[in-house]
This record gives sequence, structure tokens and C-alpha cells, in this order.
Amino acid sequence: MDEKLKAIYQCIVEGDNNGVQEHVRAALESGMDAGTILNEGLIAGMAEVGRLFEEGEYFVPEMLISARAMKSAMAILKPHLTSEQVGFAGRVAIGTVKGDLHDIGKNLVGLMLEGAGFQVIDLGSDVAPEKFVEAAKNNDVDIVAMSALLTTTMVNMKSTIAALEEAGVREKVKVMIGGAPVTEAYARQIGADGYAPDASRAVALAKSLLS
Ligand code: B12
Repeated sequence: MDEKLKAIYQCIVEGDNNGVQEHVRAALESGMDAGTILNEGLIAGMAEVGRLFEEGEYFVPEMLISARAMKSAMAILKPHLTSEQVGFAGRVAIGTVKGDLHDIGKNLVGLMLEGAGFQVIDLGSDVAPEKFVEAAKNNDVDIVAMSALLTTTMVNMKSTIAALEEAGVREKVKVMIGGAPVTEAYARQIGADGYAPDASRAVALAKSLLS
């Protein structure tokens, strides 16, 4: 792995907030592509944090510290990921489902959608079905996008789709879902319109849902 990427990866694994900011700035100044920094440095580092948690070497505080470092780094990368000059592509209401506080992946998907010309309404995390419904009703939304990182909260994607149906807005919007435990098969099973495994494919999916 490239030395600069290795340093960024290591800072995420160690939760080194100042270090990651320095290394990301240096990598950008050296001309490194923002997408490479994101995928091969930051996201790869976060995957390792997940692995260490699974192995029992890391606990929640370590995950939190790494998440903070990831967020600072994403703030620096943001202007570089969204600098494309593009026209209006549609309006998306995005949130992490009820009971789930993981928002890094959701933020990344939102960021990439913005970069591709979508107007993004960020509902935050721990979003109840009624809040998704309200957003879909009141904002002329084209797509409702839901994220879930826990097997125990994925089911709230299904409840949200049911709530959209009950409120009579399901036909008005497309529903796309994602997050580590989510699959294409699950999307089909709960009646979502699409699933994507990462942020760049989320953009392609959003475009295809509206074309
Ligand atoms: C950071 C982290 C945390 C942080 C979150 C901080 C934050 N602000 O987000 C904190 C410390 C709070 C946390 C808490 C918990 N966590 Co946690 N966490 C993680 C970790 C290490 C990284 C997640 C992450 O940010 N990944 C990086 C991003 C970029 O990836 P991503 O989220 O997958 O998103 C990408 C795709 O999935 C996709 N995507 C995401 N959303 C969407 C939406 C749409 C519409 C689309 C199309 C695509 C899409 O695109 C994104 C970009 O490419 C994961 C490990 C892992 N491998 O995922 C565990 C993990 C998710 N956590 C786990 C657990 C168990 C917990 C806790 C229950 C721990 C505890 N005992 O308290 C709590 C639950 C709290 C809650 N109620 O939500 C487990 C879940 C196990 C399971 N099967 O359910 C994991 C998998 C760790 C593990 N290996 O065991 N966690």
C-alpha cells in the first residue's frame, strides 16, 4: 500500500484525529485522488476497526474514537468529492433507521449524492418511520434512502416502507436501502426499489431509479 494511504489507514485504526487530518491534507496536496483516499485509506481503516471489534480487541470507545477521526477526515474530503459541476438530479431524503446510531455510511452516501447533483435532506440517525413519512409528504421527495448497520435495526426498513404505504405516499417515491448487513435479496423481500453496497453505486442506483 502507498505510504500516504497507509498512514491514513493507521490513523483511523488508532483513532488519531489530528494525525488523520494532517495526512489527508498532505495526500490531497500531493495530488492524490479524493476517492482513493476515501476508499483505500478511510473506509479500509474502518473495516479493520470493525474486525478488531469482532475479535474482541476493540470495544465501543475505540470504535467511537475511530468514528470521530473518520468524520474529521470526511469533512476535509467533502469539497473534493462534491466539486463536480452538475445539474439538479432529484431530491433525496436520507436517514439511518430507528434504533440505529451509525451515520458514517449514510453521511457518505448523502455526500456522494450531493456531488452528483441530488438535493439531499438529511434526517439524521435513529429516524422513526413517521419522520421518513413526513419528509416524503412535505418535501416533494423523489427518493427515500435508508441506512442500517445492525441486523437488529434492519427490520425498521420494512416498518418504514409499511408506514409509507399506510400514509399513501409509497407510490410517489422510490425507496433505496443500504448498510453493511443489507443485501439485494433483503431489498426485494421488503419491497424496496433498490439496494447498493457502497456510496458510488448508491449514486448510480439513484440515477437509474429516476431515469
Ligand atoms: C463505527 C462503528 C460504531 C460507532 C458508530 C459511530 C457513528 N457515528 O456512525 C459506534 C461506537 C457508535 C457504534 C455503536 C454500536 N455498534 Co457499531 N460499528 C462501527 C463500525 C466499526 C464501522 C461502521 C462504519 O462507519 N463503517 C464505514 C462506512 C463508510 O461503511 P458503511 O456504514 O457500511 O456504509 C457503506 C455501505 O454500507 C453503503 N451504505 C450505507 N448506508 C447506505 C444507505 C443507502 C441508501 C445505500 C444505497 C448504501 C448505503 O455505503 C456506505 C459507503 O460506502 C462497524 C463495523 C463494520 N464493519 O461495519 C461496527 C458495527 C456495525 N457495530 C456493531 C455493533 C454490535 C454496535 C453496538 C451494538 C455495540 C454495542 N455493544 O453497544 C452499538 C450500537 C449502537 C446503535 N444503537 O446504533 C456491529 C453490528 C453487528 C450486527 N450484525 O448487527 C458491527 C458490524 C461491528 C462488528 N463487526 O461486530 N458502532
